[in-house]
Amino acid sequence: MAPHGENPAPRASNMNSIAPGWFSEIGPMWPGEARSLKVEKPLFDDQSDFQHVQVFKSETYGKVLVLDGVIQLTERDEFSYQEMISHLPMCSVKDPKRVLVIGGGDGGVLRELSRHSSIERIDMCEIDKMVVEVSKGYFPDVAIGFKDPRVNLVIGDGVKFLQDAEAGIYDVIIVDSSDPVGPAEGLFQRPFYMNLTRALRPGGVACTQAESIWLHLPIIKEVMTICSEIFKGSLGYAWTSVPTYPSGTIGFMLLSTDGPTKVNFKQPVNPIEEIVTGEAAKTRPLKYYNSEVHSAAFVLPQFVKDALQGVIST
Ligand code: SPD
Repeated sequence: MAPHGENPAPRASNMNSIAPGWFSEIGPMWPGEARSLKVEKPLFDDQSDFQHVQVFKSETYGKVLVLDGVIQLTERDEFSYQEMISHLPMCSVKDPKRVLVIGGGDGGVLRELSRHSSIERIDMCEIDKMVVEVSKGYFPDVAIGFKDPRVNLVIGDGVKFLQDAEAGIYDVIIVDSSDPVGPAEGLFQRPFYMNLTRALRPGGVACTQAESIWLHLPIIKEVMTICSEIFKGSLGYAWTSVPTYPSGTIGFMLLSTDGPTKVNFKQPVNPIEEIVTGEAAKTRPLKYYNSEVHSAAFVLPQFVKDALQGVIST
């Protein structure tokens, strides 16, 4: 892992592009706007086999992880996304034992899964080893999830991993991906969703990163329409607030296969308050997620309800 300065070729066109000393998130998925953070210190800058990986210390959000110019997490607000993408599906299933995480190489989802003692094994497939190493080096409070002995980490292509996965073995699958430009593109396409439903047990639940209601409604609708044809159980959309993501919000698609009982995503059947108790609740409390937030996350503004009418089942 090369610290900033050891790589002679400057690739960071997102630094200083709008104002000197500022990082600006300029990208094709949010044309005409760019979130900027004041840079206190560049810490890491390298090109992996898949993407441009950067870490910098910002003035107001702590350390920031950037992939291909797009903010993946900041120390200050990462908990909202990581808690929601993990506990929304985990609390929608009784006694989840076998979990798969696709992507999520920073380890934050693993950190959240480690709160669930019902889990026997967590498989994780992350395409980019550099993301795992950088997270362990610069974000120890996020990468702490890798210390869970139930984790089986595979460095590889998530699309291929799921294609080869045994049918019906997972209770929960979490797809913690970057945006559908670059290495994560295949994680937003029909063949991937077909394998997702195949790998889940009857009544199993998947949760995927599903972009912003303010910026990406057509993409959300397209993907959810595909999924409504593939998943025979329930289909829901939830969202949360993350100040450093484009538009300050990000959503999650919740999917279930047909099972003995219909999954009602809005009503957690495995409430977190019964799971994180005693010392664990005191020493490492949740910062965002609770059962009320869970149910509230599925309440959609009228323009979103109108756009997704007919594809959302719960
Ligand atoms: N637009 C950025 C979306 C990033 C989603 N993935 C974040 C990874 C955090 N574990």
